[in-house]
Amino acid sequence: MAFRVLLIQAPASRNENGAGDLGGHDADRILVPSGLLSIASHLRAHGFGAQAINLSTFTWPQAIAAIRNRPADLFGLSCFTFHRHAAAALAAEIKALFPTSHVTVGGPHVSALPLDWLGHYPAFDTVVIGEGEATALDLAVCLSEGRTAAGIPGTAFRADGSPALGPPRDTIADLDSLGKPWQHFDYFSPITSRGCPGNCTYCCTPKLWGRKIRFRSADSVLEEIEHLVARRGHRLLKIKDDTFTAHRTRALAICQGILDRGLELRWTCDTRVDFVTPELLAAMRRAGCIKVSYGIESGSPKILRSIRKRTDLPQVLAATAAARDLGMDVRFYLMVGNRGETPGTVRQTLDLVERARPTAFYFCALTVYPGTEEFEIARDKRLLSVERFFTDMARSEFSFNMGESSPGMSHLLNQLVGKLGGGDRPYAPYTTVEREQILARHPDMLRSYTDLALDYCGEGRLDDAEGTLHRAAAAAGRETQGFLHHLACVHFAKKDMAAAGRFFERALAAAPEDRYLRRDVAALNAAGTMNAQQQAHMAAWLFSNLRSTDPLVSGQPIVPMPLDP
Ligand code: B12
Ligand code: SF4
Repeated sequence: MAFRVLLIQAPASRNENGAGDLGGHDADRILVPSGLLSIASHLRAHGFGAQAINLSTFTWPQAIAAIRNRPADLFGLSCFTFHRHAAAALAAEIKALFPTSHVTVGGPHVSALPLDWLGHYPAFDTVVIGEGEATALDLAVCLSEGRTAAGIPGTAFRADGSPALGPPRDTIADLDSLGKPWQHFDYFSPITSRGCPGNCTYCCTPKLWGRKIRFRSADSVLEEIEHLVARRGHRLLKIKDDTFTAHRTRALAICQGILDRGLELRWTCDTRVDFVTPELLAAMRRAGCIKVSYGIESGSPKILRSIRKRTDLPQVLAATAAARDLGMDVRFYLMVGNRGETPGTVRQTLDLVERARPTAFYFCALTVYPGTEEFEIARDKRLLSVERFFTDMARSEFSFNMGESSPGMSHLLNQLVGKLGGGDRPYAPYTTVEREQILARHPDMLRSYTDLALDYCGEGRLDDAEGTLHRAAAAAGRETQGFLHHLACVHFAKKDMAAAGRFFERALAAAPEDRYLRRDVAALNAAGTMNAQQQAHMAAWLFSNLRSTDPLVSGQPIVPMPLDP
C-alpha cells in the first residue's frame, strides 16, 4: 500500500464549542496553515500522496472524528504556542488510534523547545525544527523505506528512549524550488518570503528563520497570485510575510506584474515603517493594495530601544502619512507592558496613534514566546520557565507587564487591554471630503474612485457614485470587472433592476470565477421578489460586501471542512 501522510492543523483547544477560542471569526485570525500546505505540496511534488486538514475551527469531538476516518503512516501536526495543549492531546489520540504510525510535529513553538517537547509527550516520535519541507521529505522517504527516523538533520528524535538532536539542517536556498501550494489548495494568504530584517526581542522569527531573509522570485509570486485570482476566484488576498516590502525592487516587480497581467484584486500586507517609501506605496496602491499593517509597537523612543525595534517616530509618521495620502487603510500593531513601560510611555503610544491617525490599530499585551530574547529575560527574572509551557494548562499564552509595577500601571494596562485589546479597533476613517481630495491628487489610481463611490453610496448619493464609477472607467480606458460589479450594485440601490441585471451579467461574463461576484448574484437570484425594505437591506449588504476586507473562503471557518480539495 502507498505510504500515507496526513498533515493536521489542530483545534485551538479541547473545546466542545468550536472556534470560540480563536477570538470569533475575525478574518485576520482565520488559521490558514500555510506551513502545512507548503509541506504537503512539497511532498506531493516528490510523489507522496500527502493530505492536509485544517481542524482549527473544529470542536474536539469533530476533530477526533475527522482523525478516526483518516488512518496514515505518518501524521504531522503544526504547533503554535497558543494551541500546544490541544496539539499534544490530539497526538495522544492519534497514537492510541494508530499505534504503529509515526507522529511528528513542527512549527514555531516546538522548534524552540524540541527536546523538552519530546521529553513531555511520548506520543510524538520526532520534532521537526524550523523550516520543514526538506526535513519532512527526508522523514517520509526514510519511513516509507522502512528505515529508522533517528538522526535525520533538522529533527529531534528518541535515541534509546531519550530525546536527542539530529545535526542542524541548512535552510532552503531557493524557495522557488518548493512545491506549489496554489495548485493543490484553496487559501487566501500567500507567503512570499521567509525571515525578517528586524531582530525584535519579543519575536521568534529571527530564531525560527534566521536573520538572512529569503525571497521567492517575483515570477513565482505572480504565478501564485494569478492562480488564486483567475482559477480560484479570489479577489482579496492577504500577503502574510513578516516584512513584505523588505526587498524593494522585488515588491515593485510584483506590483508591476499584477498590472501587466491585468489581474484585478485587492490585497493587504504587513511590513515595517522603515521599509516603505511613498513611491513604493504608490506602486502598491496602483496594483490593488488596500491596506498596509505596520509593526509600530510603541510611541516611546525608550521602549522602541528596549525591544530593539530600530524604527523611530518620524518614520512612523512619514509611513502613515504616505499611505493615507493614497487612501490606503493603515493598521498599527501595538504592544503594552514592555520592559521600561510606565504610564507615561503608554500615553506616548496613545499620543502617537492620535498624531499619526492610522485607520485601525491592534493592541496586545507583551506575550512571551519561547525562542525569543524576552523569554530569556523573563526566565532570568524567574517570571516564566520552560516547564510552565507544559504544566500550566490554564493558559494558552503568557502575557506580562515587564514595565513599572504599580497599582496605577496595572489599572492602566487592564483598562487598555480590556478596552482596546483583542482585535482590530477602527480609528480615524477617511471622510468623504478626504476621499474627494485623494481622488483629486491621484486620478490615475482606480481605488481612488471606487472608495469614493462607496462613500457616496453610504450617504445615499447614488448619482454621484455612478458618475464617479464612470470616471474610473474613463481613467482606466476600459470597463473593468470591478467597475461592472460596483455599477451593478449602484443600479440595484437605485431600484433599476434591469440595469443592475445587465451589469451583473457583464461582470460575470468578464470574470465568471470571481467568488465575490458569484456570491452576490446567487444571493440576488435566491431572494426573488423584494419589498422596498428588503431591497434597501439588500443594497446595504451589497455595498458592505464591496467594502469588506474579509476573504471569502468556501466553508471556512464557519463550517468545519478540510482545506484539502
Ligand atoms: C500568517 C500568520 C498568522 C495568521 C495565520 C497563522 C497560520 N499560519 O495559521 C494569523 C493572522 C491568523 C495569525 C494569528 C496569530 N499569530 Co501568527 N503568524 C503568522 C506569520 C506571519 C506567518 C505564518 C506562516 O504561514 N509562515 C510561513 C510558513 C511556511 O511557516 P510555518 O507556518 O512556521 O511553517 C514552517 C515551519 O514552522 C515548519 N512547520 C510548521 N508546522 C509543521 C508541521 C510539520 C508536521 C512539519 C514537519 C513542519 C512544520 O515547516 C513549515 C514550512 O517550512 C507568522 C510569522 C512567520 N513568519 O512564520 C506568525 C506567527 C506564527 N504568529 C504568531 C502569533 C503569536 C500569533 C497570534 C497568537 C497573535 C495574537 N496575539 O493574536 C495569533 C494566534 C492565532 C489565533 N489564536 O488566532 C507567532 C507564533 C509564536 C508562537 N511561538 O506561537 C509567529 C511565529 C509570529 C512571531 N514571530 O512571533 N498569525
Ligand atoms: S520586524 Fe516583525 S517579524 Fe521582524 S523581528 Fe520584528 S516583530 Fe519579528
